[in-house]
Amino acid sequence: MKKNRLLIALLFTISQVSFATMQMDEKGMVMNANSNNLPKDCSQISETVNLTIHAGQKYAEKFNGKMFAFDRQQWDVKPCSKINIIFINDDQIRHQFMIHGLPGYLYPDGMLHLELYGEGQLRASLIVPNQKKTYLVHCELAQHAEKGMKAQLKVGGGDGDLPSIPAISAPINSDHYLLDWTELKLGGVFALFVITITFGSGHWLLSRYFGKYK
Ligand SMILES: [Cu+2]
Repeated sequence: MKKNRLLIALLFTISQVSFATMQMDEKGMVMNANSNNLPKDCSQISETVNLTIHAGQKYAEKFNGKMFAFDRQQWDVKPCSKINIIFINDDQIRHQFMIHGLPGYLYPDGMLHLELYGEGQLRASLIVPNQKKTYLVHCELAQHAEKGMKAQLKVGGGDGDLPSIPAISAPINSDHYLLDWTELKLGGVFALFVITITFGSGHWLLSRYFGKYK
C-alpha cells in the first residue's frame, strides 16, 4: 500500500515537471507554453482570452526614435485567465515575444518564450496567477527592446507601469543626445593645431638636416 502511494506521488511529480516543454522547428520555437496547469492560487480558469500580437518595424513608426515594436504596448486580462496567443512576425528578421515574472513552478525561469526567425506565426497558451501584477513583455534580441519592442501585460489591473514602454511610460535614464556643438568645434580646432604642429615641425626638421629637401 505504501509503495503504491510512493509510486503515485512519483508519477504525479513527473507529470508536473513534464509540461515544461519546448517546441522547435526551422521557423521558430515556443518554450514553456501551458494550456492545462492551473496556478496554485486559481481554483479554475476565470476567462479565456484570444490575443493576436504582431511584431514589426512598421508598428514603431508612430514612436519617435524607435525602430521595432509590437502592435500594442499593453494587454489587460483578469486574474486566472487563460490566454491563447497568436504571435505574428511581420518582419524578415528575428523577433521574440517573452513574458517575464511568471511563477517558476509552472514556467521555468518565470518565462514564456515565443520566437520567430522571420515572417510567420506561432501559437501558445498560458494561464496567469490570481494576483494583481504587471508583467514585462519584450523581445530580448540585442537593442530590440531599447528600440521599442517592449510592452506590458496587466493582470487584474496590474501593479503599476513598467519604465520605457513606448507611449505609456518614461525611461529611467533618458537618452543622451549631443545637442551642444561647442565640444565638437573645440575638438576640430585642437585637431587642426595638432596637424599644423606635426607637419610644421616635420618640415622644419627635414629642411634642416637635408638641405636639399627644399
Ligand atoms: Cu525583436
